[in-house]
Amino acid sequence: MTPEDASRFIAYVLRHAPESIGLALDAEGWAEIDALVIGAVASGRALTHAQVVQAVDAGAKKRYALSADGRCIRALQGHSTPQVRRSFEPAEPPAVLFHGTATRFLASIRAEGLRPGTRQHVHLSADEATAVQVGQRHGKAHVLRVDAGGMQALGHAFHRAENGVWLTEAVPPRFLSGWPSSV
Ligand code: HQG
Repeated sequence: MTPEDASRFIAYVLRHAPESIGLALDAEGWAEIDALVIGAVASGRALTHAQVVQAVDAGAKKRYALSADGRCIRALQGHSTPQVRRSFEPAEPPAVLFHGTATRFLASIRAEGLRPGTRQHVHLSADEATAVQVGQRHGKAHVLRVDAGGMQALGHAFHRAENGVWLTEAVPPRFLSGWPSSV
């Protein structure tokens, strides 16, 4: 596998489908690297221990962390698998956070607010450039502003994953702004 394929495969397994290779994660998302490699190879993927360790350092996204003893790996955020319920500390967000999405989702988001979908949290960023990149994954990107300060004042909890991604359960429509005139 190329390093990018390996990282994608690891993301899929550690966030969404550990059972697809017979892997068990603990509630904080940790898997033994040896078990991950054995499961991957048994399911026909040529993944090596070195590629897993490489994936932790590769790329700007910092999707994963290694345990202190180097034996385990976890995804830092983005889980949908019910095996994982990471316990994030509450954190004080900046007054404004950003969410990048695709223009075709805007009407629905305006009506319902931001929902986590299959993931456990809505993902937000402190900078607009990151939000543009996240939105482009889905189509023509549009960046919404989230009144994180206002939400927090009303009791909505925020968390900051170790890689800088901001998380919250959902964002009601009244805390969103930056709509194009067409929506
Ligand atoms: C949209 C990547 C209709 C939401 C990124 C998004 C991120 C709604 C899509 C991380 C909606 C879900 C997460 C509503 C939300 N109606 N659409 N009410 N509420 N949506 O991929 O935030 O590369 O689950 O706007 O960098 O795009 O995986 O979430 O467009 O940090 O490491 O529903 O994934 O990181 O899409 O991305 P996703 P996301 P990785």
